[in-house]
Amino acid sequence: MFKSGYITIVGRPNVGKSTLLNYIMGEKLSIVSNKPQTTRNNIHTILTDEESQLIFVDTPGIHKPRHKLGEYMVKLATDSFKDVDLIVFVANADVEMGRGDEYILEQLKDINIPVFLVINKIDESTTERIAETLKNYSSKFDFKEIIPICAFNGKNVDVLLDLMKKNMPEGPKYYPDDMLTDVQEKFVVGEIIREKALRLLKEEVPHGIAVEILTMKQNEKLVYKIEANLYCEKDSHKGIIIGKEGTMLNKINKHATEDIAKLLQAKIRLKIWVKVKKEWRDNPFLLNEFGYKK
Ligand SMILES: Nc1nc2c(ncn2[C@@H]2O[C@H](COP(=O)(O)OP(=O)(O)OP(=O)(O)O)[C@@H](O)[C@H]2O)c(=O)[nH]1
Ligand SMILES: [Mg+2]
Repeated sequence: MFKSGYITIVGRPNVGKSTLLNYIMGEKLSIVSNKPQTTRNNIHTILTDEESQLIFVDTPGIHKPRHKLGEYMVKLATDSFKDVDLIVFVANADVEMGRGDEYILEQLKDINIPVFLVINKIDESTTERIAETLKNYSSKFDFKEIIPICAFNGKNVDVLLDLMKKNMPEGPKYYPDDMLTDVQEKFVVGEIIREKALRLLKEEVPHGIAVEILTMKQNEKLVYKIEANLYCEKDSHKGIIIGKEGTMLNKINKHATEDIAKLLQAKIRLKIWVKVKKEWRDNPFLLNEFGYKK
């Protein structure tokens, strides 16, 4: 009997949802940073073996939105609760349960879909803290399974995967064997550039960044020529992103080029232009332009 189904990964920002999915896939398809609100779209990844096909939905962290982009992200995440076969709620072993968690769990109460509790980052916690966190969460919700993991090094992720498969209904193979994601390469390339900006820049600058891929083509020597616009919200941010004599932008470019080369298995020539679009995160037209589409 072949089993298949959709599994949505939800939780507050920064708990390690994308890290977990990348570990499961053995490939970096979703970007990761130490700043909250890294993921902005629902990203589907597909794990197929002889007996099953699991389709994962990586979602933006659920938070109190402060602009239209945030509203869009939270709506995507909460919409993902519907029409899935399993919900995996991820929490940080070392962080107190907060309003954000309670908000998510309240929403899950009305839905008749099994929910797993995954306690992540156990490498940074103690046995007592993990037990405490586990007790606090399970007093608020009747989880079908509770699994402490480390998404970083994969500890217990095999156990989690087995339990996920067990909870899948009988179903068809929705996607071909070799398909890992339904997002386009162009999207992943834009995300890699955004990830490097998120990692290298500080404070509010990186959260106001959007990346638009203008061209992406391979020439006869199999070199990928990629041109991108990197948008930010203020002139002062533009200066910070470019850096003294272009040092910051060069760094972003260098790190992005390395990752894109790995992804596309090719030589990369990347050009990035920095542009200002004031308050794009509250502008419905620009949100749409940058791919944050309802
Ligand atoms: N120590 C430790 N750090 C982890 C673990 N899993 C993830 N992290 C780190 O936690 C940070 C956030 O990880 P992400 O995977 O981007 O978190 P996310 O839940 O997808 O965040 P959003 O997309 O913003 O909602 C990164 O710096 C990761 O390296 C873990 O098991 N242990
Ligand atoms: Mg993420």
